[in-house]
Amino acid sequence: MTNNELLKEKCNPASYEKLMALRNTKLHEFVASYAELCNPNSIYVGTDAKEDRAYIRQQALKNGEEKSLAIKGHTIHFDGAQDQARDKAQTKYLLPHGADLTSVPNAIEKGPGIEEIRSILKDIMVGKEMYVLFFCLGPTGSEFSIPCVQLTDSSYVGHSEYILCRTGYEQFKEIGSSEAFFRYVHSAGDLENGVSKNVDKRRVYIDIEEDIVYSTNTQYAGNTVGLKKLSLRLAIQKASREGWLAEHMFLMAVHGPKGRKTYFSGAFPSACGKTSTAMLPGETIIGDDIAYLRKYKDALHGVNVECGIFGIIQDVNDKDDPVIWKVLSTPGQAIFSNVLVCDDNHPRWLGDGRPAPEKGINFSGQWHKGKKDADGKEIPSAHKNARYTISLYDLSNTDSELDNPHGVPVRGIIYGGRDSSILPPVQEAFNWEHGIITMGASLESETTAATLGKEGVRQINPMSNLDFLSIYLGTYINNNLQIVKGIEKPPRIFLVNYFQKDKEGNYLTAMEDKRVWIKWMELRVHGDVDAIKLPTGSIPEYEDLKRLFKEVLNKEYTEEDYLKQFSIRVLENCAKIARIKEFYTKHKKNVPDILFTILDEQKKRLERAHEEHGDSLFPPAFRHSQ
Ligand code: SPV
Ligand code: MN
Repeated sequence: MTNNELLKEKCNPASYEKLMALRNTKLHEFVASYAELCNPNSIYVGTDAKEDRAYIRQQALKNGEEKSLAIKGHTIHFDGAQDQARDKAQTKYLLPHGADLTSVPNAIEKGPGIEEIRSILKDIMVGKEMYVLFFCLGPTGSEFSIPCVQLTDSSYVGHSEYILCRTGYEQFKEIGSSEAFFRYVHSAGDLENGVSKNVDKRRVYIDIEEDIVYSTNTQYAGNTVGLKKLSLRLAIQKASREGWLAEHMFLMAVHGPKGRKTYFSGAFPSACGKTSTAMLPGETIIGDDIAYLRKYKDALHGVNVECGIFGIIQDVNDKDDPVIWKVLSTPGQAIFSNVLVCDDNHPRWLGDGRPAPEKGINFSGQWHKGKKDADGKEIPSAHKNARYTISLYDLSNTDSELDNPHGVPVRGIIYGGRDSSILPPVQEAFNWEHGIITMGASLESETTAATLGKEGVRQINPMSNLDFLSIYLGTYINNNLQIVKGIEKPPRIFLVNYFQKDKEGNYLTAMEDKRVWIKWMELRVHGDVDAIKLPTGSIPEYEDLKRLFKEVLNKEYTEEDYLKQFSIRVLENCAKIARIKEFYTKHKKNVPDILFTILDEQKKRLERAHEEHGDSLFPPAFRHSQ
């Protein structure tokens, strides 16, 4: 049977026509070959039309992957109890025979990898429909755009993508026979009660040569939604070849004095305050997860590859997050995942600001307070990594430039991690190289529920992008150093930490304080405030923060708090440098010498200060040192 005959047999006439309207042989071959392997009963082709989007949504309700909630347009989706987060262990790069398997974390040889994934995919869609859906990474019709095609038998995945991503059928029409597009093959596998049953055969395999990602026997969006983390892995490789950056970053505008808008991007490991920073009251958001950065004119410009949010719902409440709350409590499209559904068919989650629920349905099935899992551990009412999926177009604080094909000029880059003992709330790098090396490349964070495995383990996570690197770490660091070459005023680089604790384990800052740190960073970008130079970076002057706390939060900020938060702990900082050096000595391939030079210089500055000032460096002693 030829490809076209096969497609004609599996598609209804309307779907066949939609597919053939795209005059792209590589696309037709791709769809046909996986239709043959996965063997679905039928194929549905979705365009950018409203009806097609509605069809996928209806299918999700029909096949049980989603259920309607009390509020119109809202649905609940459950992932299996073992499928609640990204599976790093089963996410692997397929490298050609003879390639250096140490070049990326978790690489395997392509031959056996493809054989394995093909055996899993064989006949996996029997009895199901395969959806062929088209999307675009980044704004359409832009230098940033990358067209993508998703094959999936999961209407939940398709529905999520229609909310989270820009549609791309029209873009495919425009690219004609071009072969430059990303491809994703996904199957949730057999479902039991609407969730993937065979988690032992869960795989996420990435073929960088072919720009294909395979994902099987999983539904959790971080493992399945092609345009999120799956494409980030492909994009990092493509970006490295073409001279741009694909980053695990939010994009936002910070609103400064006299209506000034200053764009920032920010990289934080999962569940460390990335979305909440991008959603800060009074500021406007472009994206909360993945940004592409390119040189444009004399600046570094960024776009959000998506147009929606797959956000952690824990602690979202009407007081702290009024904008998200509104979307989650009024009619419109929203998917809730892994929350608790109560008898009144309303969702509940941890930290939602309401009295704790007694019973309902959650990822473990029927749930009641005190229910225990097989290990005797109490099951929480909702999962810690429970999420909401919403469109940015439904938020009232979305920035006007979300779809600007040139992106927005990034003037500041913020790195942040979950660090209970070392870092102050905010520091600014001395220059681009210092920031990239001691802040981005040295990002450390304690693990969270967003990935499977133990929580609270301190890990080095360069630019919070380590999970997605498809090139040598050293090459990636180099790309970051080089990207601003020729840009007269590169973005300023900052390092923040919202999780600083005292010796008794109490947080030293409040959640809302980040509103102040970001205003300070905005002022620094424009040279409107001075800073105090410490060995690790520049920190705010007390008086500026005092004024900003009053202006932004109407809070009194004491000098005592300032000194507690901003005194630098010398020994901990030196120990961190030793860990970072050891890490890069291990991943030594292509690591630039300048990384070690800059870390050594920082260590020397700390040691000199230690001799003079002791273990704790108090900002006032450094006030006039610049
Ligand atoms: C993250 O874990 O970094 C997320 C959610 O943004 S996921 O889609 O799972 O990657
Ligand atoms: Mn993320």
